[in-house]
Amino acid sequence: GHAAARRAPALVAQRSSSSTSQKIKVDFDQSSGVAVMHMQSPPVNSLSLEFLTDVCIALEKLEMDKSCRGLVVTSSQPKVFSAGLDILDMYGKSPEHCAEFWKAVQEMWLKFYGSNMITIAAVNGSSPAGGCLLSMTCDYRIMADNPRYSIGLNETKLGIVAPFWFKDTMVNTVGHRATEMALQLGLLYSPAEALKIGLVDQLVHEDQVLTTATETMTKWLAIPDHARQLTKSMMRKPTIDKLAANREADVNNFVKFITKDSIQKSLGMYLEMLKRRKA
Ligand code: CO8
Repeated sequence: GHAAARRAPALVAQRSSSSTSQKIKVDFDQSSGVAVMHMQSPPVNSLSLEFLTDVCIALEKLEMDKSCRGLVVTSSQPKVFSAGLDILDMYGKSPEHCAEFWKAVQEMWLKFYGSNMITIAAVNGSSPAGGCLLSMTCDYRIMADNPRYSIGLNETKLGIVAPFWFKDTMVNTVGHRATEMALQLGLLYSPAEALKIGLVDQLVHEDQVLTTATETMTKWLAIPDHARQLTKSMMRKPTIDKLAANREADVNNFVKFITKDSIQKSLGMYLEMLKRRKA
């Protein structure tokens, strides 16, 4: 980035770099091989078509850089990791727009869940729905121990249904029974509850989320990449292949579902509720 360039030394520029799209800031430390991706899409890092595209481009760049072995994903927004999919990309939009949007959601999931890098979610705020999904694609989750925050797949509360690959990701994370309850009831868990069912791996004070992620990364970096990557792929490939082989059908399903009058009405009511809650 510019600040580093102004401070000049070529050595510094070589050891670490910072690149910023408007809504994504990536700090890459060449000496450790670890990048930190800061989501900074105000107010709540909702995953819009534009933001998802930026996230995917940033991830792809890191993935192609063989010197980057680990990635920490975190939020620059206070109190929120990510509010999940941007409801405004699913409400009152054309079928064509909904299809584009859904392809971007698929792309994000495929890239993160299939990443060769060690991925750690530093969940420093609430993480509903798509935010929870994003954190579940990572290899390890550290959450801020603040009872005001919550995490979970709350889709049914909006009158919508988590797709099979959201469900699969959660089953792979917390098991079948916990997922069955979580999905039907649209449960949002407190950090303590999330830890109990294994939805997150560790709780720390809010100030410690990022430093703990870095410390944890050191432990994962000690494992030879090749063995770890093959193991990760062995665990996740069947789940990934299920969507990869059915992307178009999944897009069509989504568009057909989300453009229904009854579903649009539910989303509208939910948006109203979000606004009222504020007042
Ligand atoms: N999309 C769009 N706008 C949002 C979203 C969102 N997901 N979340 C919040 N906003 C908006 C709010 O409406 C508000 O707008 P405005 O300022 O114009 O009134 C603004 O962001 C700030 O929100 P809050 O005032 O609520 O911020 P808080 O800090 O009080 O709370 C929360 C933050 C906890 C994240 C809260 O905003 C919240 O609960 N948001 C809703 C989260 C949610 O339920 N997301 C579900 C999205 S659906 C999804 O991800 C998966 C869909 C799968 C589709 C399957 C179909 C087949």
